[in-house]
Amino acid sequence: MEKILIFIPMYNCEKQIFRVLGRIAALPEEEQKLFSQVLVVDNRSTDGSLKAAESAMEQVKIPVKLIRNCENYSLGGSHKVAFGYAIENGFDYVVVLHGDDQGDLADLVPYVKEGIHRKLDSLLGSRFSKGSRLVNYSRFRIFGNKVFNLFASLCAGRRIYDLGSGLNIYKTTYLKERFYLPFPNDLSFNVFLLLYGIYAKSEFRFFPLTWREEDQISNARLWKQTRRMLKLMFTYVFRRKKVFAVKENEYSAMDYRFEVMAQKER
Ligand SMILES: Nc1nc2c(ncn2[C@@H]2O[C@H](COP(=O)(O)OP(=O)(O)OP(=O)(O)O)[C@@H](O)[C@H]2O)c(=O)[nH]1
Ligand SMILES: [Mg+2]
Repeated sequence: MEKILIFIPMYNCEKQIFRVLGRIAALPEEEQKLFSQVLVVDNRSTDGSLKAAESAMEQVKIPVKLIRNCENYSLGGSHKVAFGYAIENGFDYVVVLHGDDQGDLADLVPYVKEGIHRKLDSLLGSRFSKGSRLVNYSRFRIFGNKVFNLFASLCAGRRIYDLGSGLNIYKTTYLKERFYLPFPNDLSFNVFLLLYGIYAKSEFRFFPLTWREEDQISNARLWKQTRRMLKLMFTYVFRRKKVFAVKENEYSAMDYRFEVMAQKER
């Protein structure tokens, strides 16, 4: 039987993590059991996230492990921790589900049931596809994102519906060379991952999501994000060979160590 890991990155999600795990627990038991384990990766939250996660994990019907990064590695570094864990522990796939309760694992379940993920290296959630639903997103934000996506599509030569949502699934055999280790650890990690997927001619597609913004704290700053995005696209168009040829740098040299904080068996 295939083994799928659900990786939940968590940083200051004390209000949301209960709901995130609650949504998993609310799935019918046979749907929960499509997945083998939940791995909550706490990125050194400064609020009560760890406690909240620990008390919420009891309700889930599959094993849950709660780990804490030895340092704050940001969101990209947390991906590196989880991808490494999936590779080393014999998982066939790893789902990324953000811990701040903007998405819902239930959106991915039909695709996993159908086995769509098996035909792909990655299946990526999209907030801006036909069938996507956005709750509490301003028109301005939607428009801005669509412009980004269009621009990125033109640069990458392939239609990009979302530069990085918080619900995706990756095949471990695709990740096992750990090509992602030199990518930056910050929020641009996801864009690197996507652009690499295009560069390396990997098989991927998008699926529509419901995505909400309620009590989450958005870290996306428009101008900062625009500048960063333009820089990344410039890099992709003019320097991608060079950038993706880098195998070792300060990011790949880091340890990405973690400690196990709590564990719930079946
Ligand atoms: N910002 C941030 N998020 C982290 C970090 N480590 C883990 N996360 C988690 O990563 C997920 C995404 O973070 P967000 O700040 O919402 O970033 P985003 O979803 O790209 O941006 P928004 O559009 O503002 O929602 C959340 O579940 C965070 O809890 C970190 O160091 N910084
Ligand atoms: Mg978010």
